[in-house]
Amino acid sequence: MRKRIEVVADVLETNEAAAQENRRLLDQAGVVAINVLSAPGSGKTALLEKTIPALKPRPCTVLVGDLQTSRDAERLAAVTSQVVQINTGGGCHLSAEEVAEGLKRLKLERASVLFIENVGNMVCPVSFDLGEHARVALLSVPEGDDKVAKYPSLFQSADVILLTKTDLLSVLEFRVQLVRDDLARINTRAPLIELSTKTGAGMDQWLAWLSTRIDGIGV
Ligand SMILES: Nc1nc2c(ncn2[C@@H]2O[C@H](COP(=O)(O)OP(=O)(O)OP(=O)(O)O)[C@@H](O)[C@H]2O)c(=O)[nH]1
Ligand SMILES: [Mg+2]
Repeated sequence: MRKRIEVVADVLETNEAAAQENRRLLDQAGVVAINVLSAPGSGKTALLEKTIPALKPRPCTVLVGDLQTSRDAERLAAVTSQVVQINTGGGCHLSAEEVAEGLKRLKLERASVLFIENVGNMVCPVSFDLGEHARVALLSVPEGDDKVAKYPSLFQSADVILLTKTDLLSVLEFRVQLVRDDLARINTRAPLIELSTKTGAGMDQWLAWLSTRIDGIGV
């Protein structure tokens, strides 16, 4: 048991060193990095597909983690020329070392924002700092209103929480107030923004939050 704990500590230490170096490179290039985390299918790629065009003229780059396909990168190539797919080969999260490799393939001097779409998973990615400046956690309406209480670490570590697919609130039983109450117990720092990429509701609020993080002004 002790051996296993030491190994886990080593992995996290190595990751942290790589994360610090990533952050240094990003700071030097003046790029703000946003780590996007959620369960599979919560709408991370759909969010980026709508967000990147809305942030124009700010040039955006994307690193997208996936177990084995390049489908998300193909979708995102429609909205940015700078997108790099990182296949984790079955790994359930991105590591800072993988992000460092991805950064080498991007022209950071031509970017002002880097979105990192993490592997869809509510647990594993949380412990791995990638060198980002902010974390976004998504929870989609179809996942159920109990998930903040069941997976607190994801929401605890987030700087902003997006309740996505709110267009489905009218057809699914989902108590937004329960989510708010659960969040109040674990994270009072991060705002909760309700949004739908399908209807566009809430996108203004999200873009305003993002713009403040990127350049300190509204969209
Ligand atoms: N109704 C509705 N569907 C949405 C919305 N956002 C995303 N979707 C749908 O949800 C599904 C999953 O969306 P993705 O953007 O691929 O989700 P993801 O989080 O990137 O998924 P992984 O990369 O596999 O973890 C797709 O069929 C989207 O069209 C929304 O606001 N409303
Ligand atoms: Mg995706």
